[in-house]
Amino acid sequence: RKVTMRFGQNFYLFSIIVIVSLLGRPDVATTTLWLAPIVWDGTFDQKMIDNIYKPRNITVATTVFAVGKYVRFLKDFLESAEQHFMVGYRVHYYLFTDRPDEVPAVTLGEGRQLTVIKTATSNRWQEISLRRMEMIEKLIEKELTGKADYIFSLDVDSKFYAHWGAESLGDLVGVLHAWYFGSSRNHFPYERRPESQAFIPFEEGDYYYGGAVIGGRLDEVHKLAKTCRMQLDVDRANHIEAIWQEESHLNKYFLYNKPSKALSPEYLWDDTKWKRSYLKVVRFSQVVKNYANIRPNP
Ligand code: UD2
Repeated sequence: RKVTMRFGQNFYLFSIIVIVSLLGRPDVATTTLWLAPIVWDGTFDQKMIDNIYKPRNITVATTVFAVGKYVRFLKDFLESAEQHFMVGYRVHYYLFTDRPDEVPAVTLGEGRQLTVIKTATSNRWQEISLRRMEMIEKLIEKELTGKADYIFSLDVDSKFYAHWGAESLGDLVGVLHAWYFGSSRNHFPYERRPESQAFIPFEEGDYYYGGAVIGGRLDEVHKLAKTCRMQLDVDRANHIEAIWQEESHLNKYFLYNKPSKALSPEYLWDDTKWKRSYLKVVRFSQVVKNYANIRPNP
């Protein structure tokens, strides 16, 4: 009888361990060192999250920049967003482009709308990427107050492949860059020249964040965009451009203003990258592109 009881107890314990491991993600860190969640598949209950956010009737502003030949990415971006991005929520895309006539007609779901904002053409891709901060700052100031609750800025040369929902919302949200996830900080491509406002010394740094996804509440993202824009202005006056343009400034900002939520590389994969075992699902991924063909300058 004793033997049966011990077997029963052990089996019970073993089952609990299996269930806990299946429910959580023992293979990856699920919080940062400042206890912000890192969102991975298996760490949230979508229904529970929707029960929290749906009654709030929120609007998510989403900025997309498609300047020059990058308009060619819009169709796939928007069509896949309509299938997977914040489905069931009000989404307002703000599309900045110098080619409004080439914006594809994409059928949007209920509660979703798109506003095209004409921007200047540029003959330097670095400038296009850099100027996003200023445009996000101004958009929030002039347009969004009272009209949206959260904002995401997303790279257009990307596609959604699976659910991206309200689990991604937070006060200030960054994404862990797929290529540097798991690397030690001295391998991060931070700006290392002290002359730049984006400078981060080798002994500092938590993660390397991708510039392709920035999110959060309007006031937090406004503060981020304004601060980065001001740092970019100082760099410009000093004739220095950070190694990865606004992404370098974003990394500096996140070092001293920690995100309240970090999205795992599921939320910014790269189609050219070999899939890792920790990657249970690819939600959003950079498409393969020929830089020489699509950028206005090398
Ligand atoms: C990385 C970042 C990107 C940005 C950039 C800065 C990732 C995955 N990507 O991407 O967010 O921080 O480094 O150097 O983290 N764009 C145009 N027309 C152009 C060029 C750019 O519209 O001619 C826009 C477009 O929205 C694009 C974005 O700027 O998605 C970033 O440019 P990129 O994708 O060419 O930059 P990349 O791949 O170096």
